[in-house]
Amino acid sequence: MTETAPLDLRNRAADALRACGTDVPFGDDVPAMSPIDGTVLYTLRASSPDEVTAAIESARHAFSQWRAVPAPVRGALVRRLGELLTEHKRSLADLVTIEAGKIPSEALGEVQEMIDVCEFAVGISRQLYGRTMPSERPGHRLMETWHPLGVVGVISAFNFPVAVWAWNAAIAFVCGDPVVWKPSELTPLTALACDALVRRAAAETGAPDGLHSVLIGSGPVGEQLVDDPRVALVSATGSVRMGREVGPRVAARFGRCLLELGGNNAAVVAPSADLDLTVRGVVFAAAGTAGQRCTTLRRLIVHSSIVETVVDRVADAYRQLRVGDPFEDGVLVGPLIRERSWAAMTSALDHARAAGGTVVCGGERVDRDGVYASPALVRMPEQAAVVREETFAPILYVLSYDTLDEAIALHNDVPQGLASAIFTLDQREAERFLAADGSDCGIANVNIGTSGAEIGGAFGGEKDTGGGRESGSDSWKAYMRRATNTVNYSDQLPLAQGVHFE
Ligand code: UN1
Repeated sequence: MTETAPLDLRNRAADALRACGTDVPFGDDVPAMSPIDGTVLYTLRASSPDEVTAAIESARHAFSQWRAVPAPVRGALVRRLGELLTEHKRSLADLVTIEAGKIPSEALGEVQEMIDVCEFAVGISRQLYGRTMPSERPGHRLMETWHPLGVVGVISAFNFPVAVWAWNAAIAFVCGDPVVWKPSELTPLTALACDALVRRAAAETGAPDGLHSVLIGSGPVGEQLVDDPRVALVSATGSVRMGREVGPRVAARFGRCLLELGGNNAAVVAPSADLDLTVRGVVFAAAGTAGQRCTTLRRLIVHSSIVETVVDRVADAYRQLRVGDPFEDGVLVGPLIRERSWAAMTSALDHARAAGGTVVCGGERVDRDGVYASPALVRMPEQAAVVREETFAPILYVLSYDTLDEAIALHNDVPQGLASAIFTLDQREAERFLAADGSDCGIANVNIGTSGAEIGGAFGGEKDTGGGRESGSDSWKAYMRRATNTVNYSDQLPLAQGVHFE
């Protein structure tokens, strides 16, 4: 395959949008740009404040109908959406590559993640279980029922422009909630394509109008969504800085918040680790998606007896990584999303050097249109301030340790708590890492990297990562409200706790 020219990109995007039946709101506000070469594909119109209000009002209206539709019937919408996503997988993946710069395999994987979560949500639509508890009173039943919550506002980031939306939307729909989505202003086209498919699925399955809408724009549009009391749950993915703004604002109006913020993910490599497997796991987790996943591996904590070997082997693998146009065969590392990312990367590397670090390989700008950088591998004498920060670029810092306690202490000594891993063949070490006094992250893995989670588990993390859980397991509970019901089927009225009132 040859390198993509600007015109090819625009045609390819146009084909994909057309295939998905997308109605693009052309205008002058938001440039839809491809990081592949930095060209602006289209310029879109931002949603006006009135349009934001109208979208939320339509969602409110849809809620009054949708909440009364039985959950397994709601599942039919999501089943159809999953089919449409499957049918348009290639077009959606093209848009992900064009707008987010992911290599096609990862872009297809992202669309697959949407399909998977639709399948999961359809199953969940028949499993919105409440508990029954034994009542302390004779002739009484105590139980809980889960009801739809209300309008869900989804704010998503450029790096997973559609999968993270689907985690929220598919589950919200089966839970009886409409969705108003503000995608990253860096990836509006991909969002509009998904919206077109949801609308089609809704029309075909008789779901109400207004169940889903997309808002185009940046900060102010998001703020309006965050502050609107009609939005029952705000599910936001992005930086810690964004989360610090969103969290208190939603809390101030007693809304519900689900935050999925930054990570500073580490892997411990123990002396018994299978190094062939470890190196493969590390390279995918650290350099994949050009280091722009929230689960990207950013710190490698290696036992001092093997640190030289591990660094040599990872550096060898890094030197073979092809960086370039993601549509080109053999390329594994695509572009950074924007110039600002390169500035952050060089600044972090400067700070690392100033703190005594050595750049073993990478960290160089590739001379071509767009922002391309070779993934950097950096030896650090200690966990300096720069290592404790998340830099959204491909930098892997290597630290060494002597005892597992020391490794775990280093591992946990960062503000973020998303994903973590240990590479070891020693069961005691593996179990210790997963135990209460081991990794403090929401995701803790053994013998696989930190990124690439399946949708079946709950996804999210602790500390500055925000505490939210999305996607699998019982994450659906965040999208519903719980009612506790006590039913008296006797002809007596005993009071709880033995209280007498007569
Ligand atoms: C993100 O980067 O915001 O585990 C989500 C992973 C993906 C999701 C990442 N399934 O890497």
